[in-house]
Amino acid sequence: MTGPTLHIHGTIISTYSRIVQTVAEEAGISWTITATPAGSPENRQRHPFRKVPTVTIDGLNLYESVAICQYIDNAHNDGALQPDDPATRAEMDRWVSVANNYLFPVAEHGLLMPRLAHRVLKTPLRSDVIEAALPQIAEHLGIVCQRVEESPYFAGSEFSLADIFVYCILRPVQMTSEGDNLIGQLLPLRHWLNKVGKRPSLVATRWESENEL
Ligand SMILES: N[C@@H](CCC(=O)N[C@@H](CS)C(=O)NCC(=O)O)C(=O)O
Repeated sequence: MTGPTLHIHGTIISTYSRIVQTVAEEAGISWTITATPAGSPENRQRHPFRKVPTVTIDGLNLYESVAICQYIDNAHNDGALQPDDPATRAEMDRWVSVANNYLFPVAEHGLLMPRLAHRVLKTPLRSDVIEAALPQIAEHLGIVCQRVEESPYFAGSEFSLADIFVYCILRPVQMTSEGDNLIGQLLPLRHWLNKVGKRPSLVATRWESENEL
């Protein structure tokens, strides 16, 4: 890889760190990641809303994944992950927003965090929280599945930032038994996840736990 290096600060196993890493891979930019918990004093300096990741690139300190991804793609990838046509761009923006505002919060708080807390912190599994979230997660997956039935990628015929956001959010869902069961009933979505997951940028950013599956 040539050009600048992207320095990422964030949790190592993190959906949004992976999104940023994937865009860097697509752009042919090398990246490093420094483990930085969201609530740490250092992160408070880097991100006033205490989220991860934050990055440094080209002498810029950036936070918020959409801004980071668009910067990398615009500055170092000729905007190849963002359609030029305004209507197609709006379609991409719509799905990035859907991923960030609806898919991620429900999956994160209703399924992934309860499973992670149980596995890592050994706290009792909050099955009640998971059970309560599953109908909405199922509804979200159904909507997303409709889109991949009508179009090869979220913005249309070409792979874009929207596919990276949706894939990196849905892949951890698929790695849970509940999510795998739901996605198993939605074959077009399962095929889309298989297809997109083979892309070199997404293979390069797989979590270790995924490689072990
Ligand atoms: N809007 C933020 C969301 C980032 C986000 O939610 N990151 C998660 C980790 S994947 C996080 O910081 N979680 C810690 C917390 O919410 O306290 C972005 O796009 O970068």
